[in-house]
Amino acid sequence: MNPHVVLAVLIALGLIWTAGWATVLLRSPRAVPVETIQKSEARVRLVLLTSFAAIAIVLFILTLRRLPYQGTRIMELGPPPVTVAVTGAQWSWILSRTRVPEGVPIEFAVSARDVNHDFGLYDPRGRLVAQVQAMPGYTNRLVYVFPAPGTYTVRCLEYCGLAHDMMTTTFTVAEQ
Ligand SMILES: [Cu+2]
Repeated sequence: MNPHVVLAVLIALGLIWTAGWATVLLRSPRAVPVETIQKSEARVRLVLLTSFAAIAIVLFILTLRRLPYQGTRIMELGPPPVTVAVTGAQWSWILSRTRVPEGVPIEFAVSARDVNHDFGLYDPRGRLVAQVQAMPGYTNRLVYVFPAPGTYTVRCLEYCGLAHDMMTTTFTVAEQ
């Protein structure tokens, strides 16, 4: 998300929070019977709970398709025409192919030979763009569309022993 939008949202929330407390402070000198407070408290709690639940449900439904699970990624991006088998091992990555096309969904079928690793995908500028656990005896499927050609790097993101930091490889994303 755009950091300016995040900042604006945080400032708006801060203003609402401050306005709320200012109202509380302005009203506090007045004596109010305890029953009134209890009643309004129950009302506020009910309103807050229902609105939070409603917001959470809407956000959940809206973001469901953007979850990194294979099924939801395929719903969003379409079925992947290219699959790369990836095996993590102490301390290297074995990829079934080292050249993939840009702009189409690529499925990485990721597993491990010995211990848990984590398949971290870095773009040519060194930014982490996707990651998935590499587990022995289990295949995790990561679907990703490479937006630009270049040399991408794989790094292990799960500490897996002495040479963990050297567990890297690269592959090429080719222009279509
Ligand atoms: Cu590792």
